[in-house]
Amino acid sequence: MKEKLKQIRENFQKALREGAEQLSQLRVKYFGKNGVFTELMKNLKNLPPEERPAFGKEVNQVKAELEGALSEAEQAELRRKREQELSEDRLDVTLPGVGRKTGSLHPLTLVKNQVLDAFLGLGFEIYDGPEVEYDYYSFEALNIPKDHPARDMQDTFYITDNVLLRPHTSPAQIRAMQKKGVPIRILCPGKVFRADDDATHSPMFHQIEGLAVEKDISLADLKGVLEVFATTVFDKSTKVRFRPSFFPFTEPSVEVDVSCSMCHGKGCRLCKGTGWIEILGAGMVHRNVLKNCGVDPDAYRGFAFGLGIERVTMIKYGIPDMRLLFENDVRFLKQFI
Ligand code: FA5
Repeated sequence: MKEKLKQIRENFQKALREGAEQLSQLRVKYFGKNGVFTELMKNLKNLPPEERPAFGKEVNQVKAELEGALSEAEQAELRRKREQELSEDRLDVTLPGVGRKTGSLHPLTLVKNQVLDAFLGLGFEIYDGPEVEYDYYSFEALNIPKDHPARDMQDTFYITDNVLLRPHTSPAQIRAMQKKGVPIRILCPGKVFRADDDATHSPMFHQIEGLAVEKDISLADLKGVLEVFATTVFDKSTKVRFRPSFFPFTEPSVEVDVSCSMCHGKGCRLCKGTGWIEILGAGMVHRNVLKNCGVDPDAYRGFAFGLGIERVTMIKYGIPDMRLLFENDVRFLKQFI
């Protein structure tokens, strides 16, 4: 038995020295459940009883010694592997980095937020209306009867005779007055649709409608409110002027111009030499519209206005073609970050 233990030690040390077997295999072979040392201990019973304790002790000593040597070899192997990995896997800090692309708000969203901010500061609140709308709210309640030629101004897409895609945000005026009553100050932003398509007209575009109905309100208040809007969205020196116009739902009606932000009124290509740019339609809410909403036109008066966000954006940034706003070409959009 002693001879056998000696042999085991020598074989193990030789295998470790020469690296003939993998360390993990050596561990299983010598120290595993059915390994060399387990076998040896099982054979202890073949020794005379008086020799067993001393030999058992010796076996354990040799086992501890060899296991220690194996652990050391395993640690050394681990260190060697890690060093090899580190030397092969060098980080080249001189390589150019991969830039992260950041998103940004679309120019139409930027301008919409600026316009809303200008009016929210004046006590207006936001009111949402549906994009798929009834003929009644889009036209009839706005004093535009069926077959009236004024319907051509806002020709849209019909789903049935009575249901259509709203051609302007004005139907929200009616819904808001009928639901909330007066006095009222609201802004209705949203998508609208028209049978239009060219460089300055799109079949889908965005409007913001404003409405204020109070006991003492006049065209002069409308002008003051629109001046706040114009000087917030364009530059501080922007002037506002009214020209007589016609909308069936306002009386009197006006087209609103702002002084040209490019030439400051001198006349240039943007304002076609006039010094002024048409920006929106507005007026005092027609008596019939107030009546249709259950409001007494002798007790209350109101003003309303409606602007196209695409048009304001084009003027503000000098964009020549509305379609650029919908093509989503990143080279165009990143100019507004
Ligand atoms: C109206 O839509 C009225 N509802 C505005 C209004 C409200 C007047 C309240 C009085 C009182 P108009 O059709 O002019 O008005 O359209 C308003 C703005 O929408 C225009 O100034 C223009 O900037 C924009 N717009 C009109 N059609 C298009 C289109 N096809 N594409 C892009 N913008 C358009």
